[in-house]
Amino acid sequence: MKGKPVAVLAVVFVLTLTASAGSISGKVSGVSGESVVYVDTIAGKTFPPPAEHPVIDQRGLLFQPHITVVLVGTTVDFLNSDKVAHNVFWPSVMQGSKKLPGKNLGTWPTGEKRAFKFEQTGVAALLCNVHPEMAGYVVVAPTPYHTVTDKTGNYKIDNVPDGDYNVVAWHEGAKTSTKAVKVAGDTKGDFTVTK
Ligand SMILES: [Cu+2]
Repeated sequence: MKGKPVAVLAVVFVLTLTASAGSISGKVSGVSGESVVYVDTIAGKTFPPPAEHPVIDQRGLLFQPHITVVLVGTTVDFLNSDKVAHNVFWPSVMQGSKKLPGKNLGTWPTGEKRAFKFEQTGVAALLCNVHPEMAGYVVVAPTPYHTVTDKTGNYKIDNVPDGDYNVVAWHEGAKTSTKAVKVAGDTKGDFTVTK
């Protein structure tokens, strides 16, 4: 039992070292409305997808939320809360300039949902073939360090371990912007994106 306090101290020390997580915050300017900001692929790192399924609701003839960002491997539940039937499809998944095949999940009535697991990174532009005015986005990010900005472009990503990253800002219809960010505690990262 004599060695125990030393062991406890060692554990506390290791926990302190690994807990040195910071944040990235800033603003996406050059466009109006929500953008997505995420830490790009980290060499040699993969992340387990969350057990919980984010929900994209079809309500009031809209995809709600309009933009959803998930970690690759996440299963999304597409719910229909309207009184009319909706369809969900995306013609392709854009992975940078690479166009990957899309998916048609079919059409289903009120109160039902269908699940889809997003296994590739990229951007899926959601459409409904019943209501051509409906549009939404799923951005599939390679890391769990991601967020959707507020409507004025401000964002904060919490719990990012200190380190060097490429951080990506995505905005509907604009050129994606990437910059190197060295995270050490609370770190700033501002972006300007252009159409
Ligand atoms: Cu619809």
